[in-house]
Amino acid sequence: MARHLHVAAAQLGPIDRDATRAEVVDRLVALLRESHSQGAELVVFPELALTTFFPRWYLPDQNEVDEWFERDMPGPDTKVLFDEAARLGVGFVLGYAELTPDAHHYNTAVLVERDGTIAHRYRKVHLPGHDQHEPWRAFQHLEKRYFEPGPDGFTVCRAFGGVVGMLICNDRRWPEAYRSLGLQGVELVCIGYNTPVHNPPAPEHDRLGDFHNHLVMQSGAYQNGTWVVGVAKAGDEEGVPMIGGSCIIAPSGEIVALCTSLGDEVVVHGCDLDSGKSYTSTVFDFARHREPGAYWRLTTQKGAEPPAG
Ligand code: CDT
Repeated sequence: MARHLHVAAAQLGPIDRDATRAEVVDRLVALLRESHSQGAELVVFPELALTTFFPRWYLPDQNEVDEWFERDMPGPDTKVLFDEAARLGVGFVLGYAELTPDAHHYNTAVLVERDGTIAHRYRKVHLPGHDQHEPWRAFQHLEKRYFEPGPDGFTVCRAFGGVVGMLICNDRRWPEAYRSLGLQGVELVCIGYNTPVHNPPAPEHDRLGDFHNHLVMQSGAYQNGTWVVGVAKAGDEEGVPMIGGSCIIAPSGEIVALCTSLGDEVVVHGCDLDSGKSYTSTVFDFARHREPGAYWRLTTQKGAEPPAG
């Protein structure tokens, strides 16, 4: 029997610094209802979807930093979203800043089943940016200061009739992340992102932001024979323009649904979870064609080591 899953990419426009969690959750609920009305069974929201992208500010007071984090999921403000999703029978992926009971700080996403239970949790592995205040930048990118790398690596779970994995923003630029999921038979990768148009250390890349966004996700999809759903928080957030381009990508690598605005917007596509087999049983039949013995550098070495010149 065909396994079709209707998935929504639920893009968010900018979130103001002083927006309350309740105000943001209202927007998420509106996107959830819109997705459901278009037939979605699983709704993917962006990275850090409950707040503005706070790593753009240097906050010397850790108490102030901690105000951006959730101690419970669902918590008092997010329970409404979980309840409404369960009422509609729709699942979702939600990115947020997680503060654990033992005081760890993670950039996290949860996969929530149709009944409102958390099926899977992923903690971002690749933290971009820097850990010290760098006043020369037009804005900060302090993920390395505010978060710890996720300790669990890249994991999948069985949910929504398939094998589902999650990545968060910068992870999508790393082929190792998709391959780790591909080696667990992933069929759908859900990715949220916040990507400024301007990259202070390399402004020459700014004109290529949208191209690189799609390039990495389309490659990840094709090379692992999996669906990829990439969802932005987009638009001018607190004076920092962020790329949009939220999309749904087939295992062929083709974009089959694409947001066209930089605001709150939903696109839905019916994904045939069996369609990846055409790739994973032929050109990317890993068991037949991979040569792990030749890949030893991938786990023994971190930086590039060119030969002596
Ligand atoms: N949120 C996140 O990971 N953003 C990065 C920005 C570029 S690196 C400073 C990204 O890879 O899109």
